[in-house]
Amino acid sequence: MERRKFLKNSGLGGAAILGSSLVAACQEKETEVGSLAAKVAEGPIVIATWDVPNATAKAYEILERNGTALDAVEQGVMVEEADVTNQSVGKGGRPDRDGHVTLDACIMDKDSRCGAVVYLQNIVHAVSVARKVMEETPHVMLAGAGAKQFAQEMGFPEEDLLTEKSREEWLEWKKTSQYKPVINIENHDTIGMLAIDANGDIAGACTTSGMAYKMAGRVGDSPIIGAGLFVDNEVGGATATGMGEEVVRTVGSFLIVELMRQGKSPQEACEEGVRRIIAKKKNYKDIQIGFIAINKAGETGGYCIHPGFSYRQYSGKGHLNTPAKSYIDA
Ligand code: SD4
Repeated sequence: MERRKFLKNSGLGGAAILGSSLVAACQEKETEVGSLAAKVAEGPIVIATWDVPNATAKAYEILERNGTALDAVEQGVMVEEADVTNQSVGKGGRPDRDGHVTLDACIMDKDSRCGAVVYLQNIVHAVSVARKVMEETPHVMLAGAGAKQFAQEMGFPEEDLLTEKSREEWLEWKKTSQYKPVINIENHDTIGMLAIDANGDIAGACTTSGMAYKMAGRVGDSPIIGAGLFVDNEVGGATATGMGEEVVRTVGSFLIVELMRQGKSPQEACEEGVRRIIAKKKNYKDIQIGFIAINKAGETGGYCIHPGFSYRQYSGKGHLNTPAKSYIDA
């Protein structure tokens, strides 16, 4: 509605300024956006990368109680951050090559407010620190020591995030120190979550310990708004998992939301997002990327390079894990 008003009021319809074909194009666009906005989700819905039923159940519990999409995605991904058996997120995450667990996270709401932390150490709930950055500072992103100092100031407890299991695996890895990202093992378990609440508003969150045994200081796509996560409340949201460098290069999540704005379904938009990466990456067979997306109407989609990636979805229709279609056949 607002966008429709904007187009009407902006004077763009003035034939004196624009040629008639351009005016027609503007009107067509207006109808498209209008019809997209008119179709709203039937009820609350949450989707997340990978099969994370505890996280989506937590988020849905909040949505069912008329909670906001923002609270739902934050508290949903916090479940994985606290779960030490998930070795790609929060506590228990695999460390960098020097043995330090460093976390990246971001969050984005219906008003396009967003917050992020990168290279955060010793704080479990990176997503909540990201939310505080969004709500309590004039900034979007805090990094490393500054992010940690801010988290301390906000009262987040400090703890050692390296579990015995992750430490032992790292010591084993150090014997060869070969940095070879492996396709579809828990090495790619970043949780990206998108939700629509009872008001029809959309929010998203993404949190990770990043690629296992990464170089010290390395930051991936997950905390970068537009890359690992993007939400536009008029259109929908998208989030990513997998080899972050490739997602950053193509600004993957932003691209997918923009493709949905132009009329693609979430599924079609995710497929195009993966194809853009493949087009620029000769050895795409060596990497995995997974995207998921949701539009304002509550339609969802997911796509990846290699089989094995799935996404969890919870709505009035049930709580399902859906294997994503892949560019390379099983
Ligand atoms: C990253 N996208 O840091 C993340 C990796 C990932 O589970 O998905 N890890 O590049």
